[in-house]
Amino acid sequence: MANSSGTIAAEPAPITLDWSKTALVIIDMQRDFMEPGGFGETLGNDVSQLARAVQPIATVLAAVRDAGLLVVHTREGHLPDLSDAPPAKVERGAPSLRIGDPGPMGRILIRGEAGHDIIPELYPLESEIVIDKPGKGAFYATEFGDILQKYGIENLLVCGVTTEVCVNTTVREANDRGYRCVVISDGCASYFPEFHEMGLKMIKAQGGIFGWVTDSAAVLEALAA
Ligand code: C5J
Repeated sequence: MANSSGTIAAEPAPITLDWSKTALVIIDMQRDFMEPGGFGETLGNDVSQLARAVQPIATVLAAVRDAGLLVVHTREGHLPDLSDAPPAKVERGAPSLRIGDPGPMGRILIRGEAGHDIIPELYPLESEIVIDKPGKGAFYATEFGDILQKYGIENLLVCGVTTEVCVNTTVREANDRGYRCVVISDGCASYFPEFHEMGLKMIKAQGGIFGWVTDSAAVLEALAA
């Protein structure tokens, strides 16, 4: 790790992070959300809206790997017997396919199926941590909190999909646990551009009530400084 800390241009204010206590957290960049035929599309969403986050995340991921920061990927999904899938989640709405139904990329949102996997552009290295989560937040019913503690992490650079659902839920959970969350705006995306905008605004409003918002260029600049 070249420099021990760096200052990221962010809103509502710049933030200085000790890189040795900072992890990159990439939320749910899975085929089930990103590609036609997956969970996101079964809900009626235009999955092409999420593609814009891939390149910014890939750039930050490469820089963070070079800098030696901890990298954590998350995946939303359920056990094949659906024992961790609440009926309220499985039964709601009128999707074209429900969680667990067979689809073109295997069973929808089920661990081990092709659709549940992370997209090739952002595929985790063997050395990186992958958290499987049944809910929207990365802390609920996972080992995420224990892992962050084990590595002495205090700051999270957060990106992924979708901005207002799993990114926001995880940031809120992390904020309550005392983590400084810096959300990478162009590394997040939503099926609804207006929810993306508002999701970011909610994080940085009121003096950064849930955290900070930056972009990929600012993270690269801080890492290189
Ligand atoms: C959703 C997620 N949108 N990863 N999950 O259901 O944001």
